[in-house]
This record gives sequence, C-alpha cells and structure tokens, in this order.
Amino acid sequence: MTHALIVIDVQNDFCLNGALAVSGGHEIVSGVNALMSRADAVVLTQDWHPAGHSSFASSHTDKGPYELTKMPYGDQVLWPDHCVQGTDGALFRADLNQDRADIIIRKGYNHSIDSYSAFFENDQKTPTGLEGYLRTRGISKLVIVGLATDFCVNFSAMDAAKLGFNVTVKMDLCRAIDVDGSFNAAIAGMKGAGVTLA
Ligand code: VGL
Ligand code: ZN
Repeated sequence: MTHALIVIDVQNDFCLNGALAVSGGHEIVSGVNALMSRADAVVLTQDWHPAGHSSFASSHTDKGPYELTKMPYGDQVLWPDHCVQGTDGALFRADLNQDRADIIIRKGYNHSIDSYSAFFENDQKTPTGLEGYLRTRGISKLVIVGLATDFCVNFSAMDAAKLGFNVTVKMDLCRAIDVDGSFNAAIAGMKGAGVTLA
C-alpha cells in the first residue's frame, strides 16, 4: 500500500523555548527524520497564522491563554501567540529534514478560523487541499507523527480516518500539550475512530 508520512507542525514555537512549547517536542526530530526514507511520500504541515489571529488569547480582552471561547464554528482554546507568518517561531526546527518533503501544507492562515487538522479548518468544512493531493497520488495509508498529539495530530488523524484513509499514529514520535484532559480525550477519540496507535 502506498503510504505517506505526515509530519505535523515540527516548528520552533512548539519546541524547546518556543512560544507554545510542547514538552519534549524537540526529542522527536531524529526519529521523524529516520522514518522519511521508508515513506512513498512525505508531507510536512506548518502552522501559519497571521499576526492577531483569532485563536490568540492576546486578540481577546476578556480571556487568557488556555481558556476556552466560543467561535461561530464552536469551542476554541485560546493560545499564546505562536507560529506567526514570517517569524522564526513559525520556521521548521532546523534539524528537521525538510529536503525530503514532497509538499508543505500550511494551515491556520485564515484570520478568523483556526486549523488544527491538516485536512480541514476548525469549521470542519473548509479544506486545505491535502485530501486531493494524497488521493491523486494514489496514497491510501498515512503514518502521522508530530506536535501536538492532542491537537493537530489528533484532529488530522480523526479527519483522515473519517475520509477513509488507513491511519497509524506513531505515539513515540508525538508529544502532547494536555490541557483539561485533552490527551486522554484524544487517545479515546482516535481509538474509537479506528486509528491505529503504534
Ligand atoms: C497546535 C495549538 C495551536 C498544534 C497548533 O500544532 O497542535 N496546537 N496551534
Ligand atoms: Zn496554531
């Protein structure tokens, strides 16, 4: 089966000393690089927000980071400013092998909608185009790794499973944020959706 390695958001802001650092985020990079040679296709995703993005707590006078707010499309966790377009924090970790990437999917660039998933924005209907890319390349199996397990990895894996891809998440090559039980909820959700957790 033709398989793609989907590397989620291995960017400076999600790693050591980053604006939204995920504990141990930098530890996965060498293992992720090692998986690339075995994949038929390599996709990197890049969280890519305009300054003042609606998912930033700093854009809401009444809320702080990690608090929930209501958006027209549903509940949204508010984050510290991160992965702002053109900043060093939005760059991939320097030690990530970007040369092997066939395509880089950017997401979160619409000011008023966040996008955790590599497939759809958080309104769950605006596509990024990744589904079409994978299907036209004849790819049916996805191995997903990256940051963060409970947000962008989880949402990407859930959408991929709903779209009918055969999905494996390699847990040792992911790290979580874990706000308000989000890690356990993500694990339960992915298992329920038929995602293989390896
Ligand atoms: C992510 C929160 C906000 C992620 C991105 O990559 O998991 N989390 N933006
Ligand atoms: Zn983001």
